[in-house]
Amino acid sequence: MKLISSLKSPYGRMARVVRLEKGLQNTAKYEVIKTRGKKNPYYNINPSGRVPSLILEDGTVLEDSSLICWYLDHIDGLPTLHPLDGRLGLEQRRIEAIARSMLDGISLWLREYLYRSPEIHSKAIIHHERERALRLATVFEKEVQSELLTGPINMAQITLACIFHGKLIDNLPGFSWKEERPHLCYWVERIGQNSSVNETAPS
Ligand SMILES: N[C@@H](CCC(=O)N[C@@H](CS)C(=O)NCC(=O)O)C(=O)O
Repeated sequence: MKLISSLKSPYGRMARVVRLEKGLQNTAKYEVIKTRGKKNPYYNINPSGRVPSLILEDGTVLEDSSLICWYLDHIDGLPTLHPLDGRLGLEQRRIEAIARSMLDGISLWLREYLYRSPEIHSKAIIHHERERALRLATVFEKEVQSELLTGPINMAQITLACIFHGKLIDNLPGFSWKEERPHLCYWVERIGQNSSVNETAPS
């Protein structure tokens, strides 16, 4: 099996964290590629061009971090990172969905700087995504105190870690999430002590 991602993709990082958490380093080799561009050879593997993707032994290609994380966690028949059914499962899915919503917004915001020159930046998109991200950072200031986010590592924690831990959001103008959010700051520091999170942090 082969897990493909770019070096800095937060979605790819989620799959990489799960790979390490599940001890799949030898079963699922990790390959770094560059995305985008004309005639990128990666399009022959995954026509959507998105990372992460996971190539299975029979050649099947899985794309999308949620599907890949689900697959990697269930390979041994003993999933530890995904929620159980019932109320507690709903709670984990709820938190994970908010974190994913935040990550999707931040990705859009980052793309304004990564792929569009300053003269065509959309002030409306930047403003909208900054406000969304700040509102959700405030939500997480409260949520990180919950048992679900302080107990054994799970997909909700991994999703949140791939937003806040590392340098992904460091240079987003006006995203002062550390201000007045001491619980979130502490949580990020603590989750970073986990080797799977630490080792996958973008340099
Ligand atoms: N919903 C997808 C999003 C993946 C995604 O947007 N990946 C970005 C990198 S962060 C990508 O592949 N971009 C390349 C492109 O858009 O061509 C997932 O969860 O895996």
